[in-house]
Amino acid sequence: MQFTSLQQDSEIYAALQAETSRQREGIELIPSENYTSAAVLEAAGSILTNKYSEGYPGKRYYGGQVNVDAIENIAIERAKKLFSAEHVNVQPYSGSPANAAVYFALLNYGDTIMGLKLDHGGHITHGLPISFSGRSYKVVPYTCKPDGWLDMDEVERLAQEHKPKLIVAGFTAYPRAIDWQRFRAIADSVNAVAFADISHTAGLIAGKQLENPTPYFDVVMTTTHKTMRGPRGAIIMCKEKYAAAIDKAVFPGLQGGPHDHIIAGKAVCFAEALQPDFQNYARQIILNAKALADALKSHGFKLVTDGTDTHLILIDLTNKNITGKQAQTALDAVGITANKNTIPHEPRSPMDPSGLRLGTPAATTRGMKEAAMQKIAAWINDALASKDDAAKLQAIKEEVKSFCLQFPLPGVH
Ligand code: DSN
Repeated sequence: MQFTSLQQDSEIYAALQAETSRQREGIELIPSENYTSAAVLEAAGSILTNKYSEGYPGKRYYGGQVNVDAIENIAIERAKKLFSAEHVNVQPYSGSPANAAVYFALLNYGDTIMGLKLDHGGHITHGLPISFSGRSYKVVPYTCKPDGWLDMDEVERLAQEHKPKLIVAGFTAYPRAIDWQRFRAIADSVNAVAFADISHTAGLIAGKQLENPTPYFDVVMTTTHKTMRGPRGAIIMCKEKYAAAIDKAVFPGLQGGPHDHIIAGKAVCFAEALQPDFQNYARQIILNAKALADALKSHGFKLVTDGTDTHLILIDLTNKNITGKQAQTALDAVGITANKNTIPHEPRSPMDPSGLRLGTPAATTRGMKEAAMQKIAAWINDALASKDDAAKLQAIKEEVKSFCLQFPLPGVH
C-alpha cells in the first residue's frame, strides 16, 4: 500500500512502512494470523467507519441506514451459507466480546461452565480465573492427557459430576481435530448448551477440510481474521431458538454501534471463502502443517500429540535445552515470527514456557508449499541451535529475507 495520505503523519507513516517491510521480509508462523486480501482491506478501511447504526437491519436507532442494512444482510446470508447456520450475528467486535455475549445471553452469573484449561490449550474466555469468564461463572476446567490429546473421558466424568449449564469446545493451542459428536453427546447427557469456539479452525471448516459443528451445536462462534483470512472481528451462529437472546446480548447487552466497515470486510471474506479455490487453500494449509511437522520431527523436535490434523503445531522444547521465550527471541532475530506457548502439564511458567506454537495459514496464503516447509524447519532448527550467535542469526535472517521476497505480500500493491 502506498499510504499516500498518511505521509502527512510522519510517525505513523514510518511505522506502517516498517511494518510492511517486516511482514514482507519475514515468515509469519503465528497460527492465529493471516494476510487479508486487498478487497478485505479496502472494505475495512472504507468510509463505513463514519457511520453509526445501533440495532439490526430494519430496526436501527439512527437514520441513514439504507446501505449498511444491505451490507449487514449480505454478510449474514453469506455466513449462513458458508457454515449452514440457522441464525448469524455479524456484529461482535472480536472473539472475546463474542464469547462474553454468548455467556451473557445463555447463562446467569454463577452458573457452571466447562472449558479446556488455558495452559492445556484453552482460551482466556473459556474460564481463566482472572478473566471475566472465570470471575462471573463457576468454571470446571477439563484437561489434556500427558500425551497431549484431549481427555474426553474426563470431560464426560466432570460433566456428569458438575452438571454444567454450558460446555465450550474449540481451542487455541490444540493441534488435533475435535470430536464434536462426542462433545454434543456429553452436553446432551447433562442438558448443557453445546458451544463451539471455532476461531482457529473456521477457515479449515469453511474450506471443507474439517468437520463443521454448526449444524448440530447450539451455538458456534468464530473470529474472522485467523484461518478465515478476513478482517479483525467475530460472528456468532446459533439455532433459531437462541437467536433473540444472542442478538439482545450483543446489542444492547454488551456493545453499542457495530463496526460497519468491518462488517463489510466480513462480507467480502465470506464471499472469498465461498469460492471453490478456498477449499484448495484450506487443504494446502493442512498439507503444509503436516510437512512442517514431519520436517521438524526429522530435526529431533518433539511435538505435542506427535503431529497435527490442522493448521497448528505445538513444539515441546523440553529435550532441546531452550525455553519457549528464548526460541521466540531467536526466531524473531531471523525474521520468523512464532509464539512461545505453554504445553499441557507445563513444568515452567506462562511467561517463559516450554512450548513454541507454529501455524501455516499465513505462509500458505503467501503461496508457500511443502518444499518451503522443509526450508523453514531447517531455519528454525539452525536459529534455535545458534541462539547466542548473532552473526549466524544475521546470516539466517538474510536467507529468510531473500526467500520471502519471492512470495508477494497479499493485500499490498
Ligand atoms: N490470541 C489468539 C491466538 O493467538 O490464538 C486467541 O485469542
